Amino acid sequence: MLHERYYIEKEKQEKLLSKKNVKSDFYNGVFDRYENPVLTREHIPLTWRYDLDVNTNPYFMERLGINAVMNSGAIELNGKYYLVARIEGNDRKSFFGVAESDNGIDNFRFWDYPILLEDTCPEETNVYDMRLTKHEDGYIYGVFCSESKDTSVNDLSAAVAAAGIVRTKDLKNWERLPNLVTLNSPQQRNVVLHPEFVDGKYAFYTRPMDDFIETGSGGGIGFGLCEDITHAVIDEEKMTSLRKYHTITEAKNGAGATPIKTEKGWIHIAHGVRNTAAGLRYVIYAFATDLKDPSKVIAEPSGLLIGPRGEERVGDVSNVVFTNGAIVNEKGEVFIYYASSDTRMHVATTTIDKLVDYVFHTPKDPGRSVECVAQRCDFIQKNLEVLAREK
Ligand code: BGC
Ligand code: BMA
Repeated sequence: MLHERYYIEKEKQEKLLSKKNVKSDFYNGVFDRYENPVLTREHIPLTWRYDLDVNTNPYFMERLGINAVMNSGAIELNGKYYLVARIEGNDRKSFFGVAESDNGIDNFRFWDYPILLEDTCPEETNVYDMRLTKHEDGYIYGVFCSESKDTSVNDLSAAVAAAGIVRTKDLKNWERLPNLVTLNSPQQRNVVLHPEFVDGKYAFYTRPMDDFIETGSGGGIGFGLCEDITHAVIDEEKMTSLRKYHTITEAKNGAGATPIKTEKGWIHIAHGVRNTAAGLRYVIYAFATDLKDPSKVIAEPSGLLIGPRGEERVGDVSNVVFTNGAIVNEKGEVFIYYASSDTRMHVATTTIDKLVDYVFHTPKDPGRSVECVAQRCDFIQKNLEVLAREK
């Protein structure tokens, strides 16, 4: 016999999981937002949280609680939409779990078990933010942040971030490869594997940084090649999208979703960070790189693509939107999965055509208020002429 509360919680959860998601009334012509998040901690199976045995859990208590579900890698396989979510326990340790949906906007359900990674790094304390890449070599790669305690300094909070690498063909059996080594950057976070070989080599977007939080001399999103993915070493990183003073990327930026190939270039959906009196503010931005040289930026629309709005602003780490996964289906529809405030997952939908139009036809950031006003005045003048012609 199960505790009576089990049936109540199960029914509540089933109602949430089977709830239809609809577009919200948000409009900007670029993408659509939805009424409900696609994953929250309430989506986590009860079997992961409650001991269902009445003898050992007479009060039906949550024994192993879940704090948040966020930053998810995304992939389409055999017509289904999969998120490899970052799940954070009440114990602050993150891990990965696969959630599956038929349409990519609702009814995401976690598989029975989370992903148990091979324990290859004894010093690794935490893992998070996996990017999934369907590589032309036939494997699906997952690149994530592997965080360890920094024992070289006398500071309890000091940590080291590196890029962990796993690969799979079915999201069920995962082979762990050695962590990425970048000879010129002591730490790495937000590393993404490019889906195609470049000059016959594996290509990674990196985020060189001198320290765990501060990028220091790291000028932006890096790019490096390596011969052997089973012992990935990058000796040289060149820069792609740069951090810039008084923009959304001033403090840091990092690759997000695996780049999307279009006729006009690779489209990147990344994050930019600036510092504020209330802490770091994370937003999502987009840019394009050259089809032949994916490290070369060819289009840089001004400002942010997605910024936190309404309830998205509030959570464990407020004022944050973060993406590390997007799916393009065969109809050319794009599903951008983003987390808000390190707490829950959302989806924003658009199309390849709209994304290309956005990236290539949004004006560039002129860099200074006075020039931004001049840019806007030209824009208004043109519009007033359009309106006058319509009269
Ligand atoms: C947290 C991440 C965060 C990083 C840098 C890690 O310990 O788990 O969510 O991005 O620190 O602040
Ligand atoms: C980072 C990321 C994310 C997180 C963000 C805000 O550096 O890697 O894990 O969403 O900070 O806390």
